Amino acid sequence: MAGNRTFTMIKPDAFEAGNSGAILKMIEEAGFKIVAMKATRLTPEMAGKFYEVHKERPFYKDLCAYMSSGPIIAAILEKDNAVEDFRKLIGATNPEQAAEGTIRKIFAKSIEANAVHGSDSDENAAIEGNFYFSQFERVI
Ligand code: IDP
Repeated sequence: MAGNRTFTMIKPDAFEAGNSGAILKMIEEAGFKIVAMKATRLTPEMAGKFYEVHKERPFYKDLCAYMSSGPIIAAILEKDNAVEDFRKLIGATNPEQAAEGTIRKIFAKSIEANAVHGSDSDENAAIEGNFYFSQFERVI
């Protein structure tokens, strides 16, 4: 059975553009409950660790620099079928290929600066949530 939590970040481009509130509104209106949230900033080392699975990809270095270039919002979200439903809400990685009405279609600037992160599996949702939040910083 699919899990009921996923993990998201509002990335530096969307935070800097002042789109965090509008994005959180879309997330809540889609039925997700925010069960942990913080504004923070990654160091390049932390971004490198978070995106370690991509370390062989050509865009890894730029991605780590971009993700540590400004503040972000990290959050754990709750909903039935959370991972899959949230991936649908955010749309494709490349905003040019994202469906109309998705968060990336509306707010992303490029394939790299694509406004939001969404976990791609229940396992990664748990790992990523634990990367940012202790058990005392989340609704249990
Ligand atoms: P996802 O975020 O849609 O799951 P991934 O393939 O896991 O996409 O890539 C992680 C992040 O790396 C993307 O959200 C985007 O910020 C960046 N990225 C992915 N592909 C490219 C690329 O071809 N060029 C530059 N950045 C990319």
